[in-house]
This record gives sequence, structure tokens and C-alpha cells, in this order.
Amino acid sequence: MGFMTKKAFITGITGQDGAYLTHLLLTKGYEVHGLMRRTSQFNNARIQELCGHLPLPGGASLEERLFLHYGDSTDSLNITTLVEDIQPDEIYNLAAQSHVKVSFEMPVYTCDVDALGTLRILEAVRQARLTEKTHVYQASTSELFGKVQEIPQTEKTPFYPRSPYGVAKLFAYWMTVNYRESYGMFASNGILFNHESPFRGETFVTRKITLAVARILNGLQSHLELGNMDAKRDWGHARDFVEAMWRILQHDEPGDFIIATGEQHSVREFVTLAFEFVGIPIRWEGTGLEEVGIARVPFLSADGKAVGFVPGHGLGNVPMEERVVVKVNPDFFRPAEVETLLGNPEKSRSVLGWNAQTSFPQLVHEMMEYDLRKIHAD
Ligand code: NAP
Ligand code: F7E
Repeated sequence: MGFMTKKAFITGITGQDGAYLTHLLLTKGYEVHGLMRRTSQFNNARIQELCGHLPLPGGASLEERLFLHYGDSTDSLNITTLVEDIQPDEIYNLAAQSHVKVSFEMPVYTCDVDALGTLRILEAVRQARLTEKTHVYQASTSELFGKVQEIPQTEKTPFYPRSPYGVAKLFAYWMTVNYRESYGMFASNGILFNHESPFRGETFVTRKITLAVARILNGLQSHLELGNMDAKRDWGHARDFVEAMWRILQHDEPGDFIIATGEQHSVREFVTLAFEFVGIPIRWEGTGLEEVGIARVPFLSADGKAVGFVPGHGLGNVPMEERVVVKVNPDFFRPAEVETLLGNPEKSRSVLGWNAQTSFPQLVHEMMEYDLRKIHAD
């Protein structure tokens, strides 16, 4: 064959990043192993859609390159056995209860998966005597900065997490550093700022917006209800960010890296751009709980069938009306909010040669395009 196939083990393979990372590693010729939870229905739709028809190096089939293993980050024995059996060159620990608001409702479970789950991975590598072989990537997060102590945030900015999710990820961050320093492991943190895509979970704000706007433009939904629209995020594309994860594990030395675009936008700006994608301006009126967004959009469909924006054809002649399309609902507020996040990606640029490729408008457009097509396909 002439080259050694590297083996990667991805926890959280069924999630947004797991699917994009699997795509990247398969195209690079890796043998990819993934940890998949047992669920009552198959949960590999993202992997299927992104990787199902991927031409692989050397003409290999997907069955020869991709292996899914049942397991759970809360099950130490399962994790240890899998790491021992697979003997991976690289582990990407992406598994997490990743929803910040949900973490306030399930703090103990969130800590079990996000904090102890990371320790289980690190300890499994040690128990399997793989500390010199296996490179470990930990999915750290800008939520570590929470109530930000400095703008923009760098690798040296002090942490101040604001949710059980953030606190659990803080434990995982330091445990990764500790295994690196104690056992000489190649264990690195990628401190990733928000990254989105058409494969983003539907309850995260960006995807909630693009799906709702696509439905409103087709008469299937009257309006969208949001929480804090003043929140600002440094939003990038998941496809670009998984490339950074891979680069972090190929670097000569382990370390901790901020991965961000260096640009921030508010939730309100995201909504405005989503409507503008189809040429519909939105007008904002009122403040606080009374704030609304008003736009001229198709009437609600009488029979629940999509009418309005047809991809490739635009809005056509459908009857339109001006109405409230965005309202504030305090149910979506959080007990403690992270108001603003902005990363300084200088280190990853200079050390890893990584740069975000997708602009903010390109990201919104790709997500809108996907969801408009999805509405008509469903
Ligand atoms: P995601 O779409 O929510 O995916 C999370 C993955 O973790 C899913 O595959 C999920 O499995 C799995 N998982 C959850 N609980 C588990 C458990 N108990 N055992 C095993 N697997 C479990 O998240 P993502 O956006 O891809 O993010 C990937 C990682 O990066 C997460 O650790 C997240 O916290 C972190 N992160 C994300 C961002 C971002 O903006 N996306 C930024 C910084 C860091 P199911 O499919 O079965 O639910
Ligand atoms: O919220 C505000 C909300 O849930 C973004 C995870 O991937 O990124 C993600 O965490 C902002 C917040 O993401 C709604 O209050 C307003 O200020 O999309 P989100 P997140 O909390 O930033 C980090 C980096 C991670 O690590 C996490 O795993 O939007 N917001 N209205 C809303 N948010 C939601 N979900 N729903 C709303 O209706």
C-alpha cells in the first residue's frame, strides 16, 4: 500500500462536528471509528448525508473505512474497552450535552458527560498504555470565557463560565492540560467559538432562525419567538472549524488554541440577514420584551402545504401581507447569559496556518439555502 492508514476515534460522531470531521478524515484516508449512542431510531442521518457517497482514497468503500461502535461517555468500562480495542492514533472527544440552556435543566447529567466523560477518555488512554501513541483533542469552548474578562478573548484571557455547561467544560479543559503535564500526553484543547452549518441542531439559535424564516417564507409558520436578541457571537462555519481540530493534532507539540473568526454579530443581525437573503427587509420596532420584527411575507398557507419561496425561482406571485414575524419570548432567556463573545485567532493563524474560509453572510446564505430546499423536500 505504501502508506499507513491512521486510525481516529471520534466521540460525538453523530453530531454536527462529528459528521464534518468524519468527512474530512475519510477524505484524508483515515480509518474512522465513532462512538454512537444506542437510540430507538438510527441517528446517523448527518453522517449518511455528508459521507454516504464520498469517493474515498484508494477506491476504498465506506464499510472498509468507517466503523460505528455503540457506547456512551458516561460508561467508563465501555470507553476503556473501545480505546484498548481500537488503539487509535487520534481521539477527537466531541461527545457532549452541548446545549447551554438545557445544561441549567440537567446540570448533573451535563457534568457527567462533559466533565467526567473527558476524564474517562484521558484515563482510558493511560490505562491502555497509549500515552505515547495517541493524540487527544478536547472540544473546549468559548463558553469558558462566559462573563468576558477581556475583549477580544485570547488563550491567556481568564475564564469565567456562566452555566453548568461552561463549568463542566472548564473541568474538562484543565483535566486535558493536567494529563498533558502529568503524563506527557499529546492532549490539546481547541477553544472553539460558535460554529454553525446546515447540520446544526435545530434548537441552537442560528438553525432555529433559518428553519423558521424558511417556514415563514412558505406560509407554514406565522412568526419566530426568540430570547435575548442582543447576544453577540463570533460565528464561523463547522466545516472550517473541523479542519482546525485536525491541524491541532498534527502540530509538533500539544497546546491550547482559540479557533474563531475574529468578527461578531448579534442574534438580531442574524435574523435580518436571513430575511435579506430572499430580498425581504425586516423592520425592528419597540424595545425589551415589546420588541418585534415586522416584514412583508406570504399569508399563512390554508392547507399546510408550502407556498411562497421556491428555490431557484424566488417568491413569484404569492399573496403577501405585512405582519409581525419576530417576537421576544422570555422562556428562551437563560438564568445567566453570556452577552458577548469575540475570539482572537492570531495563535491558530500563525502556529497552525488556519484561517476561517467562510464569511458571516456566506454562512447565513448556505443555511438559508439548505432550509428552503428542505421545506420543499419534506
Ligand atoms: P452536537 O451537535 O450537540 O453533538 C454532540 C454529540 O455528542 C452527538 O453526537 C451526541 O450524540 C453526543 N453525545 C451526547 N451525549 C452523549 C453521551 N452521553 N455519550 C456519548 N455521546 C454523547 O454538538 P456539536 O455542535 O457537534 O459540538 C461538538 C463538540 O464541540 C461538543 O463537545 C460541544 O460541546 C463542543 N463545542 C461546540 C461548539 C459549537 O459552536 N458547535 C463550540 C465549542 C465547542 P446524539 O447524536 O446521540 O445526541
Ligand atoms: O445561543 C441567544 C442565547 O444556543 C446563542 C453551543 O454550541 O456555542 C453554543 O452555545 C445565543 C445565546 O448557542 C434564542 O441566549 C436568543 O446568547 O445558539 P445558542 P450558545 O449558547 O452560544 C458554544 C460555543 C458551545 O460550546 C455550545 O455547545 O443566542 N438566543 N434567542 C437564543 N438561543 C437559543 N438556543 N434559542 C433562542 O430562542
